[in-house]
This record gives sequence, structure tokens and C-alpha cells, in this order.
Amino acid sequence: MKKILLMGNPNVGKSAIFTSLTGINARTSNYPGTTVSYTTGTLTVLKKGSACASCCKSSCKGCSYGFVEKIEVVDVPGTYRLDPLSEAEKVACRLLPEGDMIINVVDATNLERNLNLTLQLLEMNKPVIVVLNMWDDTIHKGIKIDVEKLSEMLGVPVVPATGTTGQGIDKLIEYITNYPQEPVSKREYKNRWAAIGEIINAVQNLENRRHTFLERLQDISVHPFAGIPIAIIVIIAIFRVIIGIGEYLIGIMEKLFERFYTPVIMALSRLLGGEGVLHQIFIGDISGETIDYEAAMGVLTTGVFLEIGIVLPYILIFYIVLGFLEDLGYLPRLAVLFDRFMHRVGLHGFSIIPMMLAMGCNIPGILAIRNIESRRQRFITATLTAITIPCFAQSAIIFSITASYGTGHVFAILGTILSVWLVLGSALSFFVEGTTDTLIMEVPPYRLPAFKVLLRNLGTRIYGFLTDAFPYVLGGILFVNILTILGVMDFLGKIAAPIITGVFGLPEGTVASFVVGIIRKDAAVVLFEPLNLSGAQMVTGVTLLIIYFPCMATFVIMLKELGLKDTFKSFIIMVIVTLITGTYIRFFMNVLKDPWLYVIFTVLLSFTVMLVLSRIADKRHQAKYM
Ligand SMILES: Nc1nc2c(ncn2[C@@H]2O[C@H](COP(=O)(O)OP(=O)(O)OP(=O)(O)O)[C@@H](O)[C@H]2O)c(=O)[nH]1
Ligand SMILES: [Mg+2]
Repeated sequence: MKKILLMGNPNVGKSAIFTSLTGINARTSNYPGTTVSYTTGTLTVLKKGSACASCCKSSCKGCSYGFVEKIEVVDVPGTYRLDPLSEAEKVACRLLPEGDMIINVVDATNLERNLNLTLQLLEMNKPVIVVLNMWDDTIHKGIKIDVEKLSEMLGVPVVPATGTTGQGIDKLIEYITNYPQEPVSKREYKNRWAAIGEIINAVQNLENRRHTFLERLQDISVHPFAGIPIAIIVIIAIFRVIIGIGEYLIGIMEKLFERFYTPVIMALSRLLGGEGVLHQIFIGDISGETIDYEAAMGVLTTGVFLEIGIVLPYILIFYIVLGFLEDLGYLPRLAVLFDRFMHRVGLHGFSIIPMMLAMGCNIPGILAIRNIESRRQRFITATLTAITIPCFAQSAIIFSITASYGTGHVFAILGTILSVWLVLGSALSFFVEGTTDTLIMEVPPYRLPAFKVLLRNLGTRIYGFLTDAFPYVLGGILFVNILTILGVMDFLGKIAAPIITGVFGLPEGTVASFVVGIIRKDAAVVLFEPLNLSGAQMVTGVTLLIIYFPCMATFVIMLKELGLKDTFKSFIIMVIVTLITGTYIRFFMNVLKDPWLYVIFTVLLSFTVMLVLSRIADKRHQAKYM
């Protein structure tokens, strides 16, 4: 099968064109580096018979029927160059020799810079078609491009297109099917930038026009004075909206469960005779006419309600908000704004993107570190993400279960993980060899997200959540129930007691949570519910569940991305951080008593540690290079 590679700079719309060509959903979003590995799909085209290429009589069978050709299309990660630096660029360059044809997707609003890669691709002696994507934006911005002239100067077909609406795709397919058969002539550009200048002068014309509202917003949101307060307001607003709407939806879900699901469970419970091993595993402890779904602990009661009743509503809102910000192009602006601050923990601003993604699910977060060039920063970002960022399924259960303890306790948990992030980040930056380079990142313009694209991305994420997470939660609860019945949990509890009870001050019953937490964190947090923990114990337990280990799936991805040695180092760090944090919370929550006092003290202390460490690191750095 013929293989076509979709290649181009990051964030030019390759995945959007890929989806239009193949009908396969590839993740698109408005920041460079969305695609970190490649996706393949098939384009099916109707071709004329070879004998018909010249005849075209209406009576000719080849002409009227033609034949079906299947072409493999590959959505390649973005690259600026063919001498790769980052992991994602390496993937792109490795794929290059395999392609029979290259579709070079170009951001037409940024033709000059994009042509650098185009000319490099033209030197590869392969058939190339140039797609001038973002054609809609090009028109809005008053940029005029003479397509025919450009095609003539490059010596290859050029097609204007809009990836999000599919405009221009027909023409592109026509060019693909009718590409001339003769071998491509050898090309070489001695002075690439001079050639680009010549092309731009000949084909591009800019019109003067007024700034749009989005462009003004663009300027304000990266302005150092206005940008940071806006970012803080945006982040607080996001959480308020998610929690507010999430709680509202959970209320509706509870009613729906009570109305439609409770009678089914009751009937099933009667069928199982109201007791016994199977009843305990699948239904759990229910009494009376209403079911406490969070505490029952049956696979079909707590397991199902946990994911559909609590996590799904939160995840839905979270992904709607994150999807909107991603497609609008806000995340790279956060990266620029927080760049200086992130340097204190040994990272540059880009690392904020993997971390934001990890708040939804840690896996896409860890995968996004491929766009970070230095190994040191990849290690620090992955370790910090795996230890301190709870996925939203976990956060949802935390909000829902700890809310009854009061806002102070919720903040005590959030404040502690923020502090671990600050202290651990600056410690890693201090101890891990190397320096942090300056942020060089392309910030895309704001683009109003297309509703269709938002919906498609949301659909993919929710489908992924339901198919990937749901079975693990049911399996996790089934697993714990069986272990409990077999007495294994009691046994593990006794073994782990010296640490769990002795050091952290938690009851032995919490061991089950730490066992399940290896598989799924949301299922683990809910196991605290029936234990009647004190406020301080809840803060300790929930915080330790966040930091002691990422879920198994994330850990496997870490192994793949970081390799065995670095993942092992990360793991050792997790164990040490868990021991220190557990001891810290137990001690200071007991000494300070009030959770708010604890939050203020802990956050101030961690900021101080961060400042001291980064000051010493600066001094050390200066001494080394003076
Ligand atoms: N206005 C407009 N937006 C587009 C067009 N094509 C893509 N986009 C948007 O541009 C952003 C980037 O698109 P992607 O398809 O993710 O770009 P990509 O080249 O695959 O990006 P990476 O995988 O990060 O290299 C997304 O927000 C798309 O919705 C277009 O023709 N017009
Ligand atoms: Mg992409």
C-alpha cells in the first residue's frame, strides 16, 4: 500500500487534515506538540484504470467504473527541521524514508517560517504536495497568497485548505490521485533563506487592517502585569465552574440512581438472598430502602456509582473547559507567563502543559513530556507530575468525600501537594545535574474553537475514560472484596501496620486503599469512606494516596518514556517523599490543630525552602561560570 506522510511544523493543522482525509479522530489542539507519536489511517480513493488515463470516453469501462485504491496516511508529529532535537522530532525524521509521498502542511498565515521545512522536504527527492492550511485565518488576516505562482516556484502542487471544516480536501485528494508518475527531479537550495525571501516577495501580499478583539486579548494575556492576574483568575474560575457544575450534576445523578438503579439493585439483592459471599462482593452493605452508594462497597453499587455518578460528571465538565482552553490557545500563554517561576523548580514554562493535561489523566500528561528537549527536564517534569498531580477522577472523589470535613481540610490536602511540588521541584532542580535552557516556544494565535472539533475531542476523551477506567474500577473493587473475604487484607494490614499506623497514624483498614491505589486512585479514595477517619487522618490518607505511587497505567507509560533507570530513581523519590510527607502531616496537623493554620504555615514554609534552595543554586551557578 502506498504511504503518505503528513508533515509540517508543529501546530499547523496536520492532525485536522488527517482527520478530514481518513475520518479517524486524531487529537488536535492549539499548542505545538499535540501529536507526539504517529497515527495511521487509510484514505480510500476511486482511481481511473491506467488505460483510461488518456482516453476518458464515456463508454469506456475503466473511466466509468475506475478502481478503488487504498492509501496509508500517517499523521506525523510536528517538526521544524530534519535534524531533530526533541523526541517528537526524532519520530518525525525516522518516518521520513518510509513515505512514498509527502503532504507538507503549512500554516499559510506564517508562510515564511514554514517554508524553511518545505524547502528541506523538497530536497528529499520525494513527491511533495504543499497544503496551505489555515486558509480561513489567512483571509481574515488580510494575507494574500498567489497560489499558482507559489506552485510554479516550488515546482509542486499547492492546495489552500481549512483543516477544521474540510474545505480544500477534495482538491487535495485529486492531486494525490493524479500525481505525475515520472521520478522527481533533484533539487538543492544553496541559500535556503534567500530562496524563501525571493518566494515570499513574489507570492505574498499583506493588507493593512485593524486589530481584532482576539488579537487584543492575545496581547493582554501575555503582558507581565495583566497576564498573571488574568491567569490566576482563569485558574480559580475554572475550578469554581468545574466544582459548581460538577456538584450540581452529581445531585442529578444521585436522583437518577435512586429512581432507576436502586430498584434493580434491591431486586438483585433479594435474588442473592440478601447475604452471603456473592452478595458481599457485588452488592455490599445495604440496608433499608435507600442505598449509600459511596459506602456500600459492592462492585455493582459503589463501583458503578463511583464512575458514573461522581467521576463522570466532573470529568465531563473538566474536559469541556480544558478542551476549550486548549483549542483557544491559552495553554502556551500560561507557559510563557509562568516561565520565570518554573525556572525555580528547574523547569521551563512548557512543563506547565503536561501538568495541566495530567490534571485530567496522568497518561497524556506524561506522554506530552516528549516535546521537552532536555533529559533532565523530562525527568523532573515526569517525576513531579507522577507524584503531585492527582488525575481528575481522583480529585472528583476527593472533593466529594472530604467536603463533609469542611473546606479547610480540602485546602489542607491541596496546600500540602502544592508544597510538595514546590519543595520537591526545587530539590530536584538543585540535585539533578544540568541547567534549564531558556524557553523557545511558538505561541499560536487565539483561535475560536470550532464546536465540531470540541465535541469530537470531548467524545474521544469520554469514550477513553469509560472504556479504560471503568473496567479497572470495577476490577479494583472486586479484587479488594475478594482479598477481604480471604483475609488477605487483614494480613497485609498487620504487615504494613508499623508504617501505616505507627508512622502515619492511620488505621489498619486504610491498607486496602493503598493496595487498590496501585490500580485506580478513585476507587482507592472511596475505600476511606466507611472508616470514619478523623480530619487529620483524612488529610494524611488522601495526600499520601496522591503521592505514594501513580496508578499502574501511568507507571508503565513512565517506564516507556523515561527508561528503567530514571523510572527507578523516580520510584525511590516517591517512597522518600511519601515517608517525609506522611510524618510531616501527622505532626503538624496535630500541633497546629486548625486546618487553615496548617495550610498557611505549610505553604509559607515551602515557599521559603524553594527561595532558599534556588538562591543557593543561583550562587553555585554563578560561581561555576564566573
Ligand atoms: N482556523 C483554523 N484552525 C485550524 C485549522 N486547522 C487546524 N486548526 C486548529 O489549529 C490547532 C492545531 O491543529 P492540529 O491539527 O492539532 O495541529 P498539528 O499540526 O497536528 O499540531 P501538532 O500535533 O502539535 O504538531 C487546533 O486548535 C485546530 O483546531 C484551519 O484550517 N483553520
Ligand atoms: Mg497533531
